[in-house]
Amino acid sequence: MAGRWKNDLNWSDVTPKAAWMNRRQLMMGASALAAGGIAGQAMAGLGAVKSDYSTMEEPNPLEHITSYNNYYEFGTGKDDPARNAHRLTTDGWQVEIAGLVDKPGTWTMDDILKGTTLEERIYRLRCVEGWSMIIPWVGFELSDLLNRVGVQPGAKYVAFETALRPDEMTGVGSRVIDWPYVEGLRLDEAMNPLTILATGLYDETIPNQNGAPIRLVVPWKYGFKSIKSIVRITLTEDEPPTSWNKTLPNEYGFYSNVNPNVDHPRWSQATERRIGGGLRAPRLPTLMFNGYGAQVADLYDGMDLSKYF
Ligand SMILES: Nc1nc2c(c(=O)[nH]1)N[C@H]1C(S)=C(S)[C@@H](COP(=O)(O)O)O[C@H]1N2
Ligand SMILES: [Mo]
Repeated sequence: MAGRWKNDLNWSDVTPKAAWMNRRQLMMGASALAAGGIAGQAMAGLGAVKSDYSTMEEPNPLEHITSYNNYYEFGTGKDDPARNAHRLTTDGWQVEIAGLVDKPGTWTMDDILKGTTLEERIYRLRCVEGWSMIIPWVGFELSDLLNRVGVQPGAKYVAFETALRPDEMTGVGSRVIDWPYVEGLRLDEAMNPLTILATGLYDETIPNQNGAPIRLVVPWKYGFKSIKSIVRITLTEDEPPTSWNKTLPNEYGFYSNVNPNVDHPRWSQATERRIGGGLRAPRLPTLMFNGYGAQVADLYDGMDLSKYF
């Protein structure tokens, strides 16, 4: 159509009909699965709007996304979170926003979602362990929330903290990590439009094992930066501590940008295994910044990414 902006393009406009049909059928299948499989979910659909930031790749089915997880608070096995995370009570959830902000305070999920337009963001997720998935998140840009609280001039970093509930979290008895799980971003990374807070996936409320009721998603960084079930966001002057860096500082840095040219000390990061591809599927090449270089490479101009790994 003449005179249309890039922003007007829908997924269906730029995708062959057959692929679009497949995806619609997949979405319907996922909703049916969610209805039967995830207790207590609101099934009305979140009605999230499409986004140009979404990848055209076929999303993994909900079943993969909700059954193969890393959420160590519920156990270190990939199937532990799906088995145990139903114990997490998300009713009455509150997020404290603190530090160098004009309006510090405690936010309910209603406060956070009021006036926010939820978007679908279909992103690649690349775990540092060497596997990947395509996930249709629903959420909003972190910058929206930070602008609402007013970031003060001295703030240079954003720190995040996950809930710590020993009564509900069956994995925190083991000290793999010095709980609570904490993460952080530089302020310009946090304000990048790709950085979202997700409250849903596949147009439904986010399942507990994926980080209900609100989790960070930073698609150009290894998955462990995308911290789940957030209870505190703090604007700081200094680089905040991060859980995997504290645990194994030689293996996990603060930045943790997906980078096929900087190997993990114990394995190559050049390729990845797409979950659901089957055992004989060839590994895929891992892309610099997980394929999001056009949006984020300039954040790291002049930085040696093998030093700031
Ligand atoms: N609080 C918390 N957040 C976490 C983790 C965790 O163990 N605890 N695991 C991280 C890792 S290693 C990955 S790969 C992603 C996985 O997200 P998913 O299970 O929704 O795919 O969550 C990240 N966020
Ligand atoms: Mo990960």
